[in-house]
Amino acid sequence: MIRIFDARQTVHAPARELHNGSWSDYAETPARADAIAASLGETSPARDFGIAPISAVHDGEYLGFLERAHAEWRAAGREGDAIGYAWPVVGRRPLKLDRIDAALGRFSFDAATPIAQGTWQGAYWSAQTALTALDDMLAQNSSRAFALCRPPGHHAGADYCGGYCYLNNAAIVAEEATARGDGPVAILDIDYHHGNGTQDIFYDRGDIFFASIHADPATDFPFYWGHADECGAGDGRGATLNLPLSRGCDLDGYRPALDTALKAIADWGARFLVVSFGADIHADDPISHFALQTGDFRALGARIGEVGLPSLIVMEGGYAVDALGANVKRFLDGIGG
Ligand code: OKP
Ligand code: ZN
Repeated sequence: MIRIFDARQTVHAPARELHNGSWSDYAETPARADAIAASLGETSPARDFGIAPISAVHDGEYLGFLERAHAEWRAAGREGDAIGYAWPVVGRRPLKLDRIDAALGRFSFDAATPIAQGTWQGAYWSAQTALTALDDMLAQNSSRAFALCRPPGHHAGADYCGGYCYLNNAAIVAEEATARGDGPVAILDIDYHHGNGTQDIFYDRGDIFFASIHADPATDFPFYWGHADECGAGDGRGATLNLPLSRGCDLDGYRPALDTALKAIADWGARFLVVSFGADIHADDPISHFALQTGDFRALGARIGEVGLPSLIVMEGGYAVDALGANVKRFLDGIGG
């Protein structure tokens, strides 16, 4: 299997996040990527496909903000990582304000996604990692590739960051595969958390299908997206499928949802699959509440592999660092190719 990992991603390393009312160490660490890379054996570095495939998904003003936010934060006399504290209430008029604190509110949806010195570089190479995996897959006519992306991407929308995510790697490769004529593309998001950014990006489009299995947003982050009645709008009506599950879900509880998602993807006529893969569905995950075991990851991978679509696996979350390497490896062994 094609396996892409780029060490330039690890320059993104925020120090801390606001967690349940106090500061805690940032959970989305460079050590996560190192643990996965160590379990994979040989990997290839990313190549630079430039900004165009990123701009095809993300808003230009947002990208400018992301690139400059940390420098502006420092220029405003602040220390450490840039983090917002004021957000425009939904429905407020879209003001374009210069002050860094106002921009942080405008271009993010939570207080857990700081912009550190290396954030732009890390997020840029994370997106290039996914694009390289896609390019190799298509060039080699290969049926599987794994993009070891970090930071993750599925919470990032066209013009916002949040949930440890800045650039939406899965959306970027889905759009690029579509542009190259390799669609129709379906995205299957099996991270513990709903992929709100990916959903938002494609919500009113009928040419890319989005299915997500995740913890019920009534109990879990990101709360405001991922409810079962969200199914797309306009041309995209019916091209979004949300399958929320209750906390405590194990393999037996998970399988029927996976069957439902894969059947919907096949019925829709997908020719290419992007898997937003989060290992935070594992029982030991420190910020999540499902109960899948390491051995279950092989079964999940195998079930997805059965649909027989060319599949690009993009890394999303997973914070039980000690279990991460084995969980990812089992999943990739299961999906095969
Ligand atoms: C990213 B991915 C507040 C912390 C906020 C953010 C979770 C982001 C998960 N207690 N948590 O989907 O794995
Ligand atoms: Zn997650």
